[in-house]
Amino acid sequence: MTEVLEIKRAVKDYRSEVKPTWCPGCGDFAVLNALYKAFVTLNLDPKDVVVVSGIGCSGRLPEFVSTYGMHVVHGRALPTALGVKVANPELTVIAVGGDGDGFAIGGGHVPHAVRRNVDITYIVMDNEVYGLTKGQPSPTTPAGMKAVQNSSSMPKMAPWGIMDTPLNIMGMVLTYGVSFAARGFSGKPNDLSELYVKALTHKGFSFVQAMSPCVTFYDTYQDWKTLVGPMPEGYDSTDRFSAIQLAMTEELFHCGVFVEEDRPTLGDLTRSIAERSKSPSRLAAIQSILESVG
Ligand SMILES: Cc1ncc(C[n+]2csc(CCOP(=O)(O)OP(=O)(O)O)c2C)c(N)n1
Ligand code: SF4
Repeated sequence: MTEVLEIKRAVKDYRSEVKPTWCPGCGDFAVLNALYKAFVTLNLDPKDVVVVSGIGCSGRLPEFVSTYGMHVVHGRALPTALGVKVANPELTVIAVGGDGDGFAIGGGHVPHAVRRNVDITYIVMDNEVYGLTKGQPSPTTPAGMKAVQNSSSMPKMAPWGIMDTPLNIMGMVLTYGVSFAARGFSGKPNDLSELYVKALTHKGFSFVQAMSPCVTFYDTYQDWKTLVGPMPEGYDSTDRFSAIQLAMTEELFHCGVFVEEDRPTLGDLTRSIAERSKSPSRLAAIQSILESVG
């Protein structure tokens, strides 16, 4: 009998030849490295992985990964990723992007991706700002924040402070009914990587909010280091109401798995309909309808 040897992969097997173009110190480096590490942990074959992004600094991530990848139109990573998964359910499909890409222009896609529970992972690199377009406020920029634009070549975008109330994106996905949601911080890359492993192995739509500071236009790095904390002792990730309460707690960024729920995916449901439609009694019923109409 021929013995099949399992290939053990390392980070170098997932790193592409393209070097990241992010600013030195950008949180996105840790988000990327944590993803390489999660791929190693799961020993994924690069040919079976697709990473899809929209537009933004965060949207560049697929270029730095040696799996299949797509860098699509601003705000359209989710519908593209869903299409890829539906077309080939064998693939591991990951959508990535910024808070602006995902919750401003792309915000209308999130509830429907969650409802359909398609088995993909969505990583939102949340820096509470638009990085690529040089520091405009994003949907997650805190209200009253003034110092968003610090480029000498451009004026401050909101010199009197942001007037809009920020979106609580974790609270949103939890109330939409997401089947898996977690939060991590790029300052704790090993924890982030463990969350990715959980998200990638979850059966259904998984959401990871990766807090990833933009050191150039809105440097929250030091503040967030003191704000992040673990989930409360004895936290129950099957209790969605507690998860929502925790997400609304603004004094601390709790990091860990907020909610985890086992429910059928869109793939499970469509496969079961396909199976049922093949049963002899169904085929006989269809045959008799066809005969009755002539
Ligand atoms: C249809 C369209 N509108 C606007 C833009 C300009 N634009 C490019 S990236 C971006 C926002 C990026 O912010 P975010 O998604 O938070 O990502 P980051 O750069 O911070 O990682 C905007 C408004 C665009 N490329 N296409
Ligand atoms: S502008 Fe901000 S988000 Fe973009 S690469 Fe630089 S630090 Fe990162």
